[in-house]
Parts: sequence; C-alpha cells; structure tokens
Amino acid sequence: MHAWPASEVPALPGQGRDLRIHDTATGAPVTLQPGPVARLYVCGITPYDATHMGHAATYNAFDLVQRVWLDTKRQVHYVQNVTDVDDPLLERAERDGLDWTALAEQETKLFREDMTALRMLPPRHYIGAVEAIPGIVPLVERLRELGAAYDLEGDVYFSVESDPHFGEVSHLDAAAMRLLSAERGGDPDRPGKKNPLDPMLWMAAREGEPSWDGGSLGRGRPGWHIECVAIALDHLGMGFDVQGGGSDLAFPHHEMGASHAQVLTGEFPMAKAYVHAGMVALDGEKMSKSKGNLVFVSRLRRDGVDPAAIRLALHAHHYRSDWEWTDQVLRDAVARLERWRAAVSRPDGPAAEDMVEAVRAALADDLNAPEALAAVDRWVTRQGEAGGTDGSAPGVVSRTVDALLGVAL
Ligand code: 5CA
Ligand code: ZN
Repeated sequence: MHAWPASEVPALPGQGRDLRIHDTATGAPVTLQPGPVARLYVCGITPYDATHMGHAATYNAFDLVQRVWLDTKRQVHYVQNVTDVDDPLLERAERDGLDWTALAEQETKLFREDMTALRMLPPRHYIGAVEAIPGIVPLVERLRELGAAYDLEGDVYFSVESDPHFGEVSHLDAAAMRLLSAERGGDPDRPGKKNPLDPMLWMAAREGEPSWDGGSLGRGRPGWHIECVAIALDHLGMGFDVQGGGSDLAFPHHEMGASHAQVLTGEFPMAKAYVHAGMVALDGEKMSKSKGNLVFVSRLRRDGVDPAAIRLALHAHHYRSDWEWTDQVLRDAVARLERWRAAVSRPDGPAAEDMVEAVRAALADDLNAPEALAAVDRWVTRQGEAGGTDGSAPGVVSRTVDALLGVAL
C-alpha cells in the first residue's frame, strides 16, 4: 500500500536529545538509544470510518517520537499497518450495504489525506492486512509446529501458556484480562479453548465472508494480533525500538503480539518500549467508531479549521493523559496559532536559542508537548513585551515549531 507524502523537516542548530519515554511493560521511563536507524511500529487504523480526534492524538504522539529521533540526526524506519479485513469492517460494510474493499479503500484514502494535512510523517512501509497474508500463513504454521497453536473447529488458536513472558506487557490480573479480551475482539467464552484468553491466529472461512488460501491452514483469514507481528517482523525484525498505539491496545493486542513473536523467535522482547497514548473522549465517553461520538479531522478541515490549529490542540495535552475534546480546546489552539504566526512574521525578536533547547528538553522528556508549547509561548510573550534585536530569531522559532512539533507557521 502507498503511504502519504512527507512534509520536509528542517534541520535545527545545536544538538538533539535522546528520547526518554514511558514503557508500559516496565512501568517506568526508559531512555532509548537506537542505532543510526531507529525502528518504530505503530498500529494503524481499521478503515471503516473516518479519522477522529482520538486516532489523530495517538498518531500525533508517535509523530513526535520520530521528530525527536530525527533531531538527533538518526533516520527512522517507521512501519504502520492497515487492518483492512476484520470483523468491524465487514460488519459496517454489511450494515451500510457497501462492498467491504471499497469501504476500506475509501476510509484509508481519507486517513492519508488527514495525515498529510496534519503534517504527520508517513511510514516507510504502510502495509495492509490483506497484502500481509502470504507472510502471516507461514508464521501460524510455525506456531503450530512449535506446539504453541491448536485447532478448534477449523480455526487456529494461539496458546498463551506457550509464552513464559505472557502478561509482561500489560501486567493485568486474570479477571481484567478476561474482561478486556471480551471487549476487544477476543472470545473468552467460546467452549473448547485451552485458556479463555487464547486469541485466534487464523479464522476458517465463514459463509459470505472473504477468505484466502491458507496453505495447510485451509481457506480463511488472519487473526488481528498475528497481522501486526507478521508486518513488524518482516520489516523491522525483533528488538525494534518502539511499538506504539492507544492505551486500548496494551491488552490484548500488544500483549498477544509480543507473545506470538517471542514464541516464534525465541527472543525477548519484541519491542524495547511499549508506548501507549491516552484515550480522547467526547462528552465523557471514549471517542470510538462503535459508539459513534466522533469529531472527525476531515469534518473540521471541511469546516475551514486550519490543520495546524488541530495539531496545536493535540499538543496541548500530554500524550499519556486521557482527555476530553471540547470546542474550547480548539478555540484555544486557534488563538495560540494566531499569536505564534503574528510573532514569527515580525522582523526580529529576542534570541531564540533557549527556546529551542527548552522545546527539545520538553519533548525528549516523555514527549512533554504541553511544556514545549509553553516554551514557545514564553518566547512569543517576551517578544510582545520587550521586542528584540535578533533578526534571525523569528526564523529559528518557525523552523523549531515545524521540525519538532510538525506545525507550519
Ligand atoms: N487496526 C487496529 C490496530 S492494529 C486498531 O486499533 N484500529 S483503530 O482504528 O481502532 O485505532 C487506530 C489507533 O487509534 C489505535 O492505536 C487506537 O489505540 C487509537 N485510538 C482509537 N480510539 C482512540 C481514542 N478515543 N483516543 C486515542 N486513541 C484512540
Ligand atoms: Zn496492531
């Protein structure tokens, strides 16, 4: 699949800083020291509806991860998937009388447009579940050979007990795991499973549903977790730097994915850090496609909202906190964007080196974007109060905001 065009990232004076980021698996911050090419996998959308502010907030967090790394003169190998066949997509297509492939294509196209407008850096590999099937089948076959998978009425399940490290991503107790498994695509109540938490690796073809040749597995379609494992291992290999997504993916998705990969390779862990963004809510409830309480990026754009203001609205919240989207959040961002634009259009200002360092320090410290905004605000205020004599400062501010925050002034 093709991704979307990259906006240019200006180089900044001085030295970038290594990223220290909260790792869900250890429950503590970890300072990542990737090689010359940092490796990032972020779970992509299930394309049955348009990009809402919750998605945008999650992708915003991982865009910042890349920008911090790029500022250290590293390259970033970024991979993202598209879950372009799964139950929710098929159900929505059925409900709306649409062809499921057409629905997936249409929503993926809109996602690309939203990401481009928001200046989110594109993945180097953008891979659909359907195109990954030839790589998924051998992994499921291998798990079976290893005794880590079993058949149930033609479907193939992964046995969580085959991984001694199972549970080490999300650290939940059995009751919580069971509850979340039922809520998030699992089937803990299906009779005949070895462990209620065991997730499906391969679903045998169902009447009226799409299916593919699965070799010794028979016709069917892939489970959700193995999709991301196959794509991540194919393009990044084991031990990549960050696996990311919203906090709703910690269990079961990232936990199960880690287990699949660890049993397959005998290595541990799959990712050096598991990074999770908080949930964005509207009217007190998590924004979700299934609930329908959504504010769409594309809708705001159609209403004439500047994507740079949307970006600033996202940055105004720490990525790990759960927060509420309100009209006030957007109004504040629009006002900040106006202030910043007015400031950088003046011919000079106070020296900006401290501001650059403050933005760098804030982002390198667990992506503290609100603090980065405050640092830029302080420069803008100083300029407003006392003017300045440095003719290069407005340009430096503009480039910093572009390179580190993805906002074009
Ligand atoms: N295709 C899978 C991942 S492999 C999936 O979860 N797709 S999704 O479309 O449901 O979500 C895409 C990303 O947005 C995920 O990282 C998810 O955690 C995140 N996300 C979904 N809803 C919210 C929300 N309300 N707030 C923040 N992030 C969200
Ligand atoms: Zn995923």
